[in-house]
Amino acid sequence: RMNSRATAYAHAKTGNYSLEPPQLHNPYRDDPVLDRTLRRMMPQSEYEKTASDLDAFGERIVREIDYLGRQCEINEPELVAQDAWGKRADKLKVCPEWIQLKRVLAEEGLVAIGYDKARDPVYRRVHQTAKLMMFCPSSGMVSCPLAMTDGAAKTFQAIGALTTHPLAREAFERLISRDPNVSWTSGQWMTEKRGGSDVGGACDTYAVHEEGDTYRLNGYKWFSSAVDADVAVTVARIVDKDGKAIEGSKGLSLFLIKLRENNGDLNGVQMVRLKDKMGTRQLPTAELLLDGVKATLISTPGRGIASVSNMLNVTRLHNAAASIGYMRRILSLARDYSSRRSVFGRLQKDWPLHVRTMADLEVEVRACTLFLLDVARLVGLQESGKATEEEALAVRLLTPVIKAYAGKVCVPLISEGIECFGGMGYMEDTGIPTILRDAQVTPIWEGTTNVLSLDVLRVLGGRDNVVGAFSKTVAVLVKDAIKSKNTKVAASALAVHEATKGLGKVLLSLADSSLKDTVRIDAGARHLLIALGRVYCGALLTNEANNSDASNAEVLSAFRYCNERPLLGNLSIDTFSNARNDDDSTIVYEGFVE
Ligand code: UCC
Ligand code: FAD
Repeated sequence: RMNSRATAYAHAKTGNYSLEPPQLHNPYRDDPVLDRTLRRMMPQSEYEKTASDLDAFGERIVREIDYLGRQCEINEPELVAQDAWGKRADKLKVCPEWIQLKRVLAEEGLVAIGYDKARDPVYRRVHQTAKLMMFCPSSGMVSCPLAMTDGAAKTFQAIGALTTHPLAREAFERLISRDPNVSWTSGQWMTEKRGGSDVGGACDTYAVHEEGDTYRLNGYKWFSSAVDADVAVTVARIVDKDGKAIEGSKGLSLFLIKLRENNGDLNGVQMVRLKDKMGTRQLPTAELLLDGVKATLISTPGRGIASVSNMLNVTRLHNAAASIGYMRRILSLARDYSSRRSVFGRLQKDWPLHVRTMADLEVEVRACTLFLLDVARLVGLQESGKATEEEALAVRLLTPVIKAYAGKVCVPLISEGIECFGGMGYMEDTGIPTILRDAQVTPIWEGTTNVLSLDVLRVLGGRDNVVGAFSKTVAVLVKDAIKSKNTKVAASALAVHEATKGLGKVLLSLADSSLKDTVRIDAGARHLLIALGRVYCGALLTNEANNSDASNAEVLSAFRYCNERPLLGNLSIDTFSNARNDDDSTIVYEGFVE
């Protein structure tokens, strides 16, 4: 006779034990910093509006949206480029859940909130950004068209296209609409085969004038995401009557394209193939042939890059919200799992080594969340027309910093988060690996880390005293904390203060003309960007920790972030030295044969 333990396997193939999966909690209530930060940041009435919307949205994510997003991962888009008989079909198939999520995008006002005339511009952007962060990991990558839609709307507004171009006006109203039957989404086609970083060097799309502001575009776009959009914004070179065009970025102008004619036919766009991507597989990203596409010139000729930068700055904020949303999601699931998963006879949460692992991640995610909400506040301030000169400079500087910083920290952090689930974190049918694969795109698209580091140099090298503005903003954030009786808070403020001074010194040395032949500033641009990000995060954490109602976790997080690793990393004038650059080459290319 078999004993009772053995009988458990006698009639069932899998035994009588099954693992408990992690539970998705309401991402608003479950986030340890989100609600508190919004409450401190906003006037009461704005806070109440925001909190009740985010709470309800969090419920909807758990109840409905997360499932829809998962279906988009399972049922990938497909392209039928040609029919069996060789005729162009250009038929994109997306799953019904993708379409449903685009309706959710409109209904939930994920773009509209940012343009709500009834709201204070400062807080509507904060509200919207918090919502983006919650949405992204459940959005089935609808977050991508969402970002581009917001970016296009902002661009039309910023370059004054609403009054001069009826199509831009119509598109704007639809892009920001809450009515899913009216709303449109936008694409953003900048990257060509020659490259996506150096848009001016790579663009091989030409615009032939037809009449008024209408042109015909011919070219090949190499990465075009969310190709089921209604409109797209793109760059092209205007060809003069002799067939010549200006090279480089000065020859680029910005165009608006309506993808389909009123009868549903594509407007000269051929979908050549869908990209076979490592992640974001829910998202249809296509190579497109533009064959006489009818397009509206919406920028001043030659101002294509400067004009589209409005779009990039918006999508970069969305990108940061995505990086942080993914980090928060993996941690939220890991935290839940730690109270369910038993290892060596104890729950994970009772093993200090496991909790230590999660604490390190938690401190970073808190830092990033504060950074994101603060940049959103600054963007809102700028849109309200109430930003001081310093605040306007801070937005321009901190937008590439937050995009690059959050993108850079999120991939290893999510990888560690996946390890919290052991082998289960590696199993596709848990839905967990998707988070890592999708997050890996955030440091790449919308400007790679290095390209954004160079953008930071562009800002620092401009006429304005950006360094002064940054230092002053940081000083204001920590000025009270430095006098705190709480030694941890005071030590954090001091670390931020010292790091800001150190940063100033390095930048001053770089400006010293006698050193100009011994350094290359671009070589150390990434170190500089990360240092700026860390100092700013340290200042925000410290400022929060100095609130009279600050929790112990807030104080500890600020202390650890500011004091356990140097805020400036190993940044020094040596970071930029030619001698080090030569050494880099010696190390990297040892043994390399071309
Ligand atoms: O990757 C893409 C993905 C789409 C999906 C989006 C989803 C996001 C969130 C999803 C969440 C899940 S779309 C493609 C993205 N492509 C890029 O990001 C391009 C990366 N490359 C750069 O950013 C480069 O820095 C360039 C292309 C901007 C460099 O161009 P130039 O021509 O060499 O730059 P210049 O000559 O320095 O700048 C031209 C003008 C200058 O103004 P003026 O002429 O007045 O002096 C610059 O100051 O543009 C201005 N400018 C800017 N202004 C350049 N960048 C900016 C900026 N960021 N903000 C304001
Ligand atoms: P490269 O420019 O070749 O960069 C390669 C490496 O070189 C990077 O590490 C970069 O940091 C480094 N590098 C480049 N220049 C310098 C420098 N001067 N100094 C130091 N290092 C440097 N584009 C669109 O326009 N629309 C879209 O909808 C779109 N969707 C996308 C979707 C996905 C999933 C992906 C992966 C990309 C998409 N892109 C899109 C393209 C994307 O924007 C580009 O891939 C990105 O901007 C990088 O350009 P690249 O691929 O040419 O890389």
